[in-house]
Amino acid sequence: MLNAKFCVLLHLKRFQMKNFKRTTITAALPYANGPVHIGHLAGVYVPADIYARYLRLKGEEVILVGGSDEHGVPITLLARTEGVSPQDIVDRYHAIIKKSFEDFGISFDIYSRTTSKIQREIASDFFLKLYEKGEFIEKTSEQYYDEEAKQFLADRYITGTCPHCQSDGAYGDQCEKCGTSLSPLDLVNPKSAISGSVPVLRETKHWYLPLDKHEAWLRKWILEDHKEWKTNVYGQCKSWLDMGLQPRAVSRDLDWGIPLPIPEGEGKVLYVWFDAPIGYISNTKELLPDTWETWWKDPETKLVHFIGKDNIVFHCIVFPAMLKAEGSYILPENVPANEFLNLEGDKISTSRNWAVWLHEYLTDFSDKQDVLRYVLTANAPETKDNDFTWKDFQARNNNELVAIYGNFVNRTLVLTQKYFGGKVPEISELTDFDKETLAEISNLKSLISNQLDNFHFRDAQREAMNLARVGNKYLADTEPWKLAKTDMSRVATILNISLQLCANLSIAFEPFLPFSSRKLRGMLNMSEL
Ligand code: B3M
Ligand code: ZN
Repeated sequence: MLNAKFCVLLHLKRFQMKNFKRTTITAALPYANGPVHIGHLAGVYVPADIYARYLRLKGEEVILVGGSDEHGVPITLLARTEGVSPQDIVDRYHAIIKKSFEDFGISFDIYSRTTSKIQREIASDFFLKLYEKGEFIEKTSEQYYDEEAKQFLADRYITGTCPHCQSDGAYGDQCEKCGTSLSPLDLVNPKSAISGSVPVLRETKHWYLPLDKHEAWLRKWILEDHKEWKTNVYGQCKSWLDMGLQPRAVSRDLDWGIPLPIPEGEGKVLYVWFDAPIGYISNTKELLPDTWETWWKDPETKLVHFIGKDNIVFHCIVFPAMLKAEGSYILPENVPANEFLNLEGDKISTSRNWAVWLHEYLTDFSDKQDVLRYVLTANAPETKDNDFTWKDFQARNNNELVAIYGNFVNRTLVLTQKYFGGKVPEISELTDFDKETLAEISNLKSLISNQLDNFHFRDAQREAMNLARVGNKYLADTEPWKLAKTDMSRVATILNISLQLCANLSIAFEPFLPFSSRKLRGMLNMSEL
């Protein structure tokens, strides 16, 4: 058993070569067109928070940067349906999302938004710099135009029949029935989602980031220099690279977004996927106006992006190409993207209202944030899509959190109260079993660290729970309640070790179950970590 663990340890060690001074952690900016649900939490925000809390525990310099993604077509569509302005929509959902993250203990150092003034400045400057350096190509193409509404139609504003599955209501960028990616010109019988009229083709000019020109260094950087990336991430990058990269438009004909900062760009805005990742940078500048560049430009800073699998290409290929083209930024060191979480065997869907919304969970289970965090990490979709079920939620709460963790802590505290009036008793002499137990605790501690260093959060949490298992076994084998009549000094040693284990539990679980850890530290009269 021990040997197997050490092999894992050695294997993990091999990947940690470079030493960094500080870490910039980003968590994907959720679109502010709806509340966040358990899929968001499991895939992105709990892992990002675990990692940030872990590094802070180690005393490292770290920031966790987040915010709402407030531009993009879906927001304008929703505003139109509700007859309100896009700003009304993002104001509403930004507030709800921000509160959900606070409620679940996601320890953002800043949670801002892409409609901020500073974002407008930084994203415009970023575009201008690339424009002036000649990093874009300009292309004129034909796009659908709604003559009634007098505007160009974004892909999402055009609906029609899917050429693959023949279902109606496919969008200009994707058919949600069969999942095929589409371009508006693929749609049969296209219709404008704004006026319902049949759109016509018109010429329009846009600016493109020529990803094909970046392909060679991207191939080397990802496929050779970052073989340690998660296989799902590496594999997706490889298949994009193998298909050959194409220029990507960074502007759109839309009136919601950051205006193109060039005269020819009148009436156009930055494409939301150009704008949003720059939000990480501007939110850092909002947090640290004087030192933000250290967090984005110093090669001794490690940049890590937490995202869901649908965002891989943007964070591993498009954003790095933008950063490289700009010239003064570091590139991400890792992008530990997760797969998706399903709910009771079915895909989570906002439009079908098939989700557990975070703000609703708390009305049913107030103060039970850690139970959800625990279950989501235990089932984290780290390597493949995974399923959340209420049955599993109940089982993990009862059989693990209560029966293992809670039971051990409770027995230790009750016995300490009973025999020593709640004071920590002194150790007299250690038996071999005591020593083995202490060694096991320290083994588990380094195992947990190594798992966390390598983004294996499920395994790390499992090992943390194993600490409590060690504690239960220790109490069951030593039976201090039987010794109390005959050998109080032995009872003192046993409870001292058990209390040490409780203190270690509060530390080991701090990244995963911050609310319980804080409570436990309170019960142990421990100071802040
Ligand atoms: N808002 C997509 C998403 O929420 C997008 C992420 C932006 S991260 C810069 O899945
Ligand atoms: Zn289809």
